[in-house]
Amino acid sequence: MGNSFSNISAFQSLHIVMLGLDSAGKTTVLYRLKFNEFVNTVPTIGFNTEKIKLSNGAAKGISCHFWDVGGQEKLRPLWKSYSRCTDGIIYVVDSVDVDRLEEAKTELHKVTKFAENQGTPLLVIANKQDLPRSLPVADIEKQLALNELTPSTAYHVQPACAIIGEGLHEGMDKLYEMIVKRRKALKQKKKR
Ligand SMILES: Nc1nc2c(ncn2[C@@H]2O[C@H](COP(=O)(O)OP(=O)(O)O)[C@@H](O)[C@H]2O)c(=O)[nH]1
Ligand SMILES: [Mg+2]
Repeated sequence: MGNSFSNISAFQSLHIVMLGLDSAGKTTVLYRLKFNEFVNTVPTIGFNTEKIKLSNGAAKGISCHFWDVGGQEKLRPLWKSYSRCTDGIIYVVDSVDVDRLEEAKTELHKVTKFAENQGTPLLVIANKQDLPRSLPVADIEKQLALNELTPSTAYHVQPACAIIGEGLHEGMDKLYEMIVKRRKALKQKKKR
C-alpha cells in the first residue's frame, strides 16, 4: 500500500517560518529561493511572505508558504505568533557577526521552547560563508549550543551564501526530509 506520508503531496503547501537577527540574510534567502536571483533588500519592517514551489532535489515540486519575519529587537515579540504550529523553522545566522552569536543563540532557544514549537524541525542557515572571516559551521553549531535544544527538535546546520544561492537547495532538502520524518513518526504514534 505504501505510506501516504512518505511523500508530501504536491498539492499541499508547507508552512515555513524564517527567523534570525536583523541583517542575517533572511530576506535575501527568501527572494533567492523565489526568483533564483539576487534581490537587493531593505531592512524588513514587519514581514515578507511568498509562496514558492521548490525546484530542486527531493523537495522538487513541493509548495512552501514562507513567512520572513523582521529580526530587529522590537519585532522579535512577533516571532512567537509567526512560528506557531509551522511545519518547519529556518533560522538564519550571519556567520561573520561573531559579536551577536550569543544573542542569536538566546533568541533561537526561546523560539524552540514555545509549547507550540515542540518538535518542529529546524534548519539553521550559516549564511555569508563567502566572507573571509566567516565562522565554520562546526563553530556556529557549538556557539548556538544546538546540542542543548530539546531532544525532540531535529535540526540541520547548512553552510550557505544567500547572495549566490549556494547551499539553499541542500538546506531545503534537509528540512523537507526532517518534516517528512516527523509526519511519519506522528502518524505511527496516532496508530498506536
Ligand atoms: N556577503 C554576503 N552578504 C549577504 C549574504 N546574504 C545576505 N547578505 C547581505 O546582508 C545584508 C542583509 O540581508 P537581508 O536579507 O536584508 O537580512 P535580513 O534582515 O535577515 O532580512 C544585505 O546587504 C545582503 O545583501 C551572503 O550570503 N553573503
Ligand atoms: Mg529582512
